[in-house]
Amino acid sequence: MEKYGYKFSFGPWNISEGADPFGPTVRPPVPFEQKLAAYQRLGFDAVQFHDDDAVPNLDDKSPAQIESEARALKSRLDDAGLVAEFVAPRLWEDPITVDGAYTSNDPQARQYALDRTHKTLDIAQALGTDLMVLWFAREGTYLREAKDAVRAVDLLVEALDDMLAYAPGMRIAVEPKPNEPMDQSYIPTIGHAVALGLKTRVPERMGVLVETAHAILAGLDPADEMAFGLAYDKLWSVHLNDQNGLKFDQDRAFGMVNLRRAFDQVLVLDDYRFYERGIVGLDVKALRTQAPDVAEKHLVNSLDVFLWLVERVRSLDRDAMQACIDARDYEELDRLIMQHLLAL
Ligand code: XUL
Ligand code: MN
Repeated sequence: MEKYGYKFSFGPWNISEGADPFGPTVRPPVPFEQKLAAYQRLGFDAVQFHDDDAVPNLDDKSPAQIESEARALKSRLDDAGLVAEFVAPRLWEDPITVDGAYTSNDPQARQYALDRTHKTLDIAQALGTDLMVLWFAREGTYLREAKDAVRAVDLLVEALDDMLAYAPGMRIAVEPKPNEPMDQSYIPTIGHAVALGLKTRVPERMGVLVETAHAILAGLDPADEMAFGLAYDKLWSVHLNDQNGLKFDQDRAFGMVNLRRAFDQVLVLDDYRFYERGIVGLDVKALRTQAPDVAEKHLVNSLDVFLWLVERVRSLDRDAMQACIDARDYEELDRLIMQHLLAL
């Protein structure tokens, strides 16, 4: 299929065993080697990693061991014709980060978070990417009074300054999410993420990643979140998916819940030439009901919907659209978009 200059990525966690908070896994684990083979077969170019997707059990390994395992992985990626898009620290599973990582009230937890992030940065560099993504999973509160939210911002800036100094060749993209697992997260939107980056010592190496579902959970329009990032030249990655209302983070396949909302995301990305700025990342999960042999289709379906929508964006009659805008006839504009989306 024509890819219009776009490159695509997903993370190994997007081929999952289907566990949810109320039930166990429903599909057998897919070995990493098999996942790697799926990338090219499904038409993808790049891999997104959590640090321990790349180097399992890294807390128990020496820096030299981490480095050599990451280098070995890099040559497997080279052999498979793939690149690493980014690496993200998985900071939310160790018992020490139960009440937060960089913003925990416990100084030992904060130190663990920084040490672990240094390892993530080492892995990213060994994998040949200059991008680290930070999803602030447990930086927030279940109980509003339990932490000082002003100090939390200072702690995040201190942590970011430490990372920026530790790895001068690396860029950092913050992936905001308003809730889950926390009740209230400290950096809930792209506006917060951009502002946080500007408060660091090296704002030019601070950017953002917009995830569709996270924007919707914040009650915001994902296309406008992307637009805000683009306006600041800070949109360095995306996690396209879909979300049916204000529920748990569903990570549905892109465009499958709300096609018009998906179209609007592709419209802003394509109009502002995102294909020259970054890789189109997916963060999508197969439905829990699906058997292993079909539990990859959500990936290729998301990629295809994106490309079908690029075609719809590029074939849009911009003169007719502009005429509606000039006449302030938004009812006609509404109809024009729907007719075009439905190819009528
Ligand atoms: C969590 C989420 C994460 C990040 C990477 O909701 O989206 O998978 O994308 O840490
Ligand atoms: Mn994500």
